[in-house]
Amino acid sequence: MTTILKLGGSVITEKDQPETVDEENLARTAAAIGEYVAEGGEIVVVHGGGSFGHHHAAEHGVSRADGSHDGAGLLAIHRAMGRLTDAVLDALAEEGVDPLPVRPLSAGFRAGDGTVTLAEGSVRTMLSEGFVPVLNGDVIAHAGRGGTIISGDTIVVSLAESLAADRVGLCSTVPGVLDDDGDVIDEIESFEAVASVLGASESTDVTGGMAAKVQRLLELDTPASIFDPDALAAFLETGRAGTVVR
Ligand code: IP8
Repeated sequence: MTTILKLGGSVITEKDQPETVDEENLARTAAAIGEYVAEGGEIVVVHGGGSFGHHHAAEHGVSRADGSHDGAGLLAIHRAMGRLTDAVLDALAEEGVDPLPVRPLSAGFRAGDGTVTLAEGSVRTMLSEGFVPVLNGDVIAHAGRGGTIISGDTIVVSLAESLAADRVGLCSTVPGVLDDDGDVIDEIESFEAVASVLGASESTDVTGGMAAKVQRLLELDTPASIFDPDALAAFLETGRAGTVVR
């Protein structure tokens, strides 16, 4: 059984302080992953950019849509993400896990039509050899646009499909998708049903935030959970927590 887990950038970093790890959140999420792996769980970890990736990306004018041919700028973003990946690898190793990085810039590309290809074979082989692959939101070579940003969410969706994952989890700063009263919505089966609480319509050009997450997760065959760090152990144990998007 393969689980794909995204650790949101705002969970594992201090979002408002450049390049600062939220040590407490990183340690407790790593501990939950360590426990899961110790019990024989097979997991791929993906992490977002938080205060490492996003300000460098903004500084160099690179986004998911806006490409750049400025190699130095792309490298600065990639290196910053590498520093966060190192912190994630260290935290997992501390918990007795054998993590290995798979860096999307070197192991993937985006075709001109936006389709993403990632080195699924590397991830699969690492898993079967008992390692925990760790991928990061990154810059990625994009045909016709130089380099663009690939978000952790895009990586999760791409790998969930190519690996036919059994479980998908997004560990976020919120306990799930919240309704107008602030309560967690248990299940989402269509975007229209939640568009109003997400502040978006189906035709909105979603480039970020919860609306984008939900839209992408609805495209998956595998049910995906959105939850906060308090619910990570429950997600790993039962395969669901917070809001389940199916
Ligand atoms: O935080 C963005 O990943 P995300 C990665 O998952 C970079 O959207 C490089 C900004």
